Formats: sequence, structure tokens, C-alpha cells
Amino acid sequence: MEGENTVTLHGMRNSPFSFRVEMALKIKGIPYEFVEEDLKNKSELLLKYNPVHKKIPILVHNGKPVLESFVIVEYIDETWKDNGPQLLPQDPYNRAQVRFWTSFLQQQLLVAMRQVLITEGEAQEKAIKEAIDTLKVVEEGMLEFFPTTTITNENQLGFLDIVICSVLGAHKAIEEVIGVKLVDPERNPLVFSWLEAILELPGVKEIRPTHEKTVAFIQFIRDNLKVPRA
Ligand SMILES: N[C@@H](CCC(=O)N[C@@H](CS)C(=O)NCC(=O)O)C(=O)O
Repeated sequence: MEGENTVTLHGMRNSPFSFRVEMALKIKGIPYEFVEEDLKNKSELLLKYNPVHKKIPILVHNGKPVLESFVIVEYIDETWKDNGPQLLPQDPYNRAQVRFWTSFLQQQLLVAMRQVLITEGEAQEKAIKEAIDTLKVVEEGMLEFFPTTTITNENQLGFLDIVICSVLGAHKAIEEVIGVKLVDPERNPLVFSWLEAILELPGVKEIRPTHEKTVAFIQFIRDNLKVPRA
């Protein structure tokens, strides 16, 4: 359906990238249609809207595609300025800080978590150590962003909350599959309690797959992307 102010998200409920965009739409209170894509059999619309990467998420706003999760979240924030909270801070310095840490979470932490999933034996031990060290950097480096008040509704969330939740939201499922606690309440008390508070919000629960589905997906990634032992 195309017309005045229509918003469609082509995504996949298990994708951390798609989750970011859906969370931004929820926080801003923007009505949208969600189209679940099958990445083994990509739809004609997916290929038409994203011929460059052929990936989700794709936000289609009034028939025009917007691509790349970070770009889409910023587009949502700028387009629906008067809806809900501002996702990025107004102040340029604060905005730069938020962009620095979202980029760290994406480039360092997400990559480290992925390595844990696709390796075995010694390589996995090394990857686990790397992920734990990276989480320590996040715990210490982002001190100024950790919420001082309890998060009780979606209106309190912004870009950093969205990204940390998309990168670490599956940590309990990962723990179940690999048998190692990466986000540990003892080692990472702030990250842990921050994440728990966000994941408990009704609007966030609504768009997250169940724990069982996440475990099945993590297991699927592990089985299909595992790097053969040298
Ligand atoms: N940099 C992209 C990454 C998106 C991405 O990797 N999407 C995956 C799903 S999680 C995908 O569509 N993969 C399809 C493929 O690689 O063929 C973003 O932030 O949106």
C-alpha cells in the first residue's frame, strides 16, 4: 500500500539490524507495516529497494526506500521530530559522543560477539576473552550514559539504548548455546541492569522473538557459519 505517509519495514524478527529500526519506530510511536523477509528466498521488493547490498532492514516511506540501520534510525529521528523523544541528542558534542559509542558497539562489540559464535576450541576461548574485554571497555567508557533513573517506559530511550539492546539483546540465548556467560551481572553490573530494564519494557517485548526462537536462531548461526578448525 503506497500513499500519504505510509511506512513499511522489510525486516526479519531475529535480525539485530531490523530490530533497531523497529525499536525506533516503536519509541517514536509511528504506525508501520512489518514485512518479514525470507533471506533464503529474497522478495522482488527487497531486491528492487536494495539492489546494492540486497539486505534488510529496508524502511519504505511513501514508496521511497531508506537503507542501512543507523541511517534509517537517524532518518526516523529527523523525519518525525515531533513524535516521542528525540533519539539523538540536540547538542553536537553530545551527539558526537553517542555516535562514537554506537559505532564502537557496532564495530568492536558486535564483531567480538559474532566471533564467539562462529569459532570453536582455542579460537573460541580467545574470542570469549576478547568479548569480555570489550564489554569491560563498554562498562567503563559509557559510564556517563548509563541511566541514573530507572527506565520504566519507551519514552526514556534513545539511539544508544537501541544499539546496546540490538547488540546484546540475545546474550541469554548465546549463553544457553555456548554455555558461557558473556554479560555478567558481577563483571558488568551497569550494562546488565541497563539491558534488563530495556528488555522488560512492553513495547520492546512485543517486537522481540521469544527466548526459544532466539536460541534456535543462535544455534542456526553457529551451525551454519562455524569456521572449520585449523
Ligand atoms: N549494515 C547493515 C547490515 C544489515 C544486514 O547484515 N542484514 C542481514 C540480516 S541480519 C541481511 O539482510 N543479510 C542478507 C544477505 O547477506 O544476503 C545495516 O546496518 O542495516
